[in-house]
Amino acid sequence: MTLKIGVIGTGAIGRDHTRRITRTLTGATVTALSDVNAESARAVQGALAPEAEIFTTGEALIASENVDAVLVTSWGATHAQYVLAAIAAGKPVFCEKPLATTAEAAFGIVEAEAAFGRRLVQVGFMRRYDASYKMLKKIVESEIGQPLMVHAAHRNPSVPEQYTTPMAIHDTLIHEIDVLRWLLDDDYVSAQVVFPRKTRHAHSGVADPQIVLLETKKGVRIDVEIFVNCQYGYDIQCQVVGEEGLANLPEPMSVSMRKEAKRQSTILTDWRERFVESYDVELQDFIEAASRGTASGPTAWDGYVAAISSDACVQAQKAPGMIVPISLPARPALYQ
Ligand code: NAI
Ligand code: ISE
Repeated sequence: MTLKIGVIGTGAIGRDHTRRITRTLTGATVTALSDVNAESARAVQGALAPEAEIFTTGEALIASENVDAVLVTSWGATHAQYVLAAIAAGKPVFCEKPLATTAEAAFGIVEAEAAFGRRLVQVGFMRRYDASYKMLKKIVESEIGQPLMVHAAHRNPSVPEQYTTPMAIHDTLIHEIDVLRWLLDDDYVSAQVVFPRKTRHAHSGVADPQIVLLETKKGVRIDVEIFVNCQYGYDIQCQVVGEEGLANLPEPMSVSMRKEAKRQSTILTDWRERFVESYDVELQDFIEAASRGTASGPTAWDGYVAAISSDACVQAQKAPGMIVPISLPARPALYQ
């Protein structure tokens, strides 16, 4: 059976995911598209999914009999309404990060899915599917003793004018918030943010760089540098220091070259290239689980924990140096 997928939000990643489903992955097709910008939906239909029907609202797309499963790739603030509608329709839904822009809205999704009684939601935390993070996790769990500290960095070459200081958390750090919890099999208890000297390349609406300090239940201390105007490339770093050694996230594959008295290798500049294979693997996983009427991978609970942790970090941004506690309610049985 071919899974019929409806895509809500046909911008950068919606278009890219549509391409993967129609050109790269197996077991699914895109039968429906919707975007508040109808022109964008038509452009994706023309280029990648000529058979797909265009719906004027995401809700109508979800209700369509020609849609078995839903991809939510619209702007973050609109995710929760569509995920809730998909759960109400009993249809598996892949939601790009963030699951919701407030912890309260994310918890509403957790409650709705728990009441439904079966997993339907997968959150787009693709780093859990990344081969280099999987290799790092294996080493962290078997070779370096108990983890004590993590030093991480998330650097983008530049960001658009509309990128703001809180987006460094909700849009960017959220990947580390999720992947480091998964890597350490731990949860956060507090967050703190400090601001180094601001780069002259950042526009007035964003404090850049930032350093986020997280502490986990097991006492691991984490520092994450977020530097979204670093100019030189898209660079994701992660080093775990354990009792008996340390482990680094592998660098993306690149030919090392010797030329003109220099040793050189290329640094990527675009997140799409850095995680291209992880996006393929995560969506193939979604297709397989959704074809069985369920979901796998990062859960709505993971999306909720990311939201509550993000909120604490944004609060910490407002009072630099202040330690903001993070506490979680009991985990519903569906996510044990
Ligand atoms: P974008 O701005 O390129 O595309 C978003 C699209 O959603 C636009 O075409 C817009 O018209 C449409 N849209 C907005 N509100 C809508 C609504 N209520 N109903 C239907 N369509 C609506 O943004 P981009 O970069 O594609 O990001 C989309 C989402 O994907 C964001 O939540 C972002 O955080 C996430 N994302 C995840 C990445 C990852 O690495 N996992 C990478 C990039 C984005
Ligand atoms: C973007 O929205 C993403 O999700 C990318 O994966 C991330 O690295 C980038 O910083 C975000 O802006």
